[in-house]
Amino acid sequence: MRTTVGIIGAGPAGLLLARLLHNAGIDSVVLESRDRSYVEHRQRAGILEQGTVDVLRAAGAGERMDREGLRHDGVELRFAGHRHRVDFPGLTGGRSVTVYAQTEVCKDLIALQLKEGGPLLFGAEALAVEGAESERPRVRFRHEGREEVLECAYVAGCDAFRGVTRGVFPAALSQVFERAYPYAWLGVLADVAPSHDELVYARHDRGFALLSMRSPSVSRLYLQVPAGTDAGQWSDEAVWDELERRLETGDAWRLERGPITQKSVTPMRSYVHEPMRHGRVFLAGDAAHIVPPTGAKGLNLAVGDVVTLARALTHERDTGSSELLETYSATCLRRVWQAERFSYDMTTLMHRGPDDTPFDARLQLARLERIASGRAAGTDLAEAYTGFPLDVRGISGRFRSGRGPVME
Ligand code: RFL
Ligand code: PHB
Repeated sequence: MRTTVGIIGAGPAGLLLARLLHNAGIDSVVLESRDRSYVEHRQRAGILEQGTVDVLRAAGAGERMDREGLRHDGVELRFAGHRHRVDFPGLTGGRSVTVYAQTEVCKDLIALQLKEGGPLLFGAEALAVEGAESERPRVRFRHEGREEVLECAYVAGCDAFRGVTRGVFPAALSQVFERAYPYAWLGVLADVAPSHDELVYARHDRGFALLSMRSPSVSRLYLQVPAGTDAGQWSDEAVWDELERRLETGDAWRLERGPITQKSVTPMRSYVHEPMRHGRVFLAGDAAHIVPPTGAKGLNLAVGDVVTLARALTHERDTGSSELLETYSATCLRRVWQAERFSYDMTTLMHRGPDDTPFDARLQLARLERIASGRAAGTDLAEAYTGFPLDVRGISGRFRSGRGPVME
């Protein structure tokens, strides 16, 4: 099998890259090890930055998002019995975020790819990437019991943290920056209307809690738990009791309970692999970087990467210049490190570490007070949460050559 761009992984990074390349008239093949239903139902992100919304719309993948997505103009921070709303448009000059689940983004992109795009093979597991520095890198993969080879001009590793693409980077080239956290998130999905119309991030002496949503009738909620917790240890009643304690307010606000339909534990980690390119092989999304979910940045970073990559590949095709491919890693990493910084700040602001002292707790409250009372700290949070603007020029039709995504 042969193609121009071999894409490994059909998460948001791989699927959107395939769509952007299709719009630019560049052919690709997507290999995904899992089946379609698994990819479409894996519960993950819920928040799309303004730039991500703009990209999906411009790529022709925003129709259902525009109908069903919920625009949010702020989030609430809860601490020490206080409720503080961060007003996004007011602090950022008009930006906001959209609640539209990653499951739905993937469903929309898969439907478009199967209808209009190049091959998307489910149950196709990449085994190895070879020849990164040659003219024709190859992906060896297994599909329907047979081992096959995909010959490419370029390979995009969109196969997340446990994928195989990073393996092609020589040890002498790779640099890894990481941090593990001593806590995890227990996430539940519940058939009950959200108890607040915006997301609530709560810092509590018992640990962090987050109230989010999937639709006007489905809530998504998270509790900080110790790393290594088994979701089965938590009964539904214990989850609701603990959420109620941590989300408590000094007023009449009440948490509505309902049937819990799903429960899982997510570990928390920060991770960056540098560089994101080796020869003709490129990493994008969680294959190159992980953030703890407190800043809601993972999916949005994946979108930034593939916009940069699609533009660079198009520029090469149109002008013969590999300049943007050569700067791909540096361009992406600037944005990545801003998201790493913000996600780390939000995580350490809201969670209680097992070794935290009363001094640490007081510092957290002082940082929260500053966000609540001073415009500078609130603006910093609002700008980072709504995301730095992405340059969407050229995405709707054929990409014209241009610069990568811009950061202010
Ligand atoms: P994905 O989505 O993991 O997709 C990678 C795909 O690659 C496939 N794969 C392979 N295929 C073929 N051969 C192989 N050898 C392969 N190895 C792997 C996998 O099956 C999979 O389908 O990575 P991608 O595309 O980079 O997308 C990244 C996002 O999924 C991730 O960053 C976000 O979900 C993170 N995240 C959030 N991001 C946000 O922007 N906003 C949020 O609100 C948000 N909330 C979250 C989150 C992640 C969470 N968890 C579960 C980690 C909340 C949670 C709880
Ligand atoms: C979610 O809705 O799943 C969600 C929202 C905000 C986050 C993380 C996850 O920071």
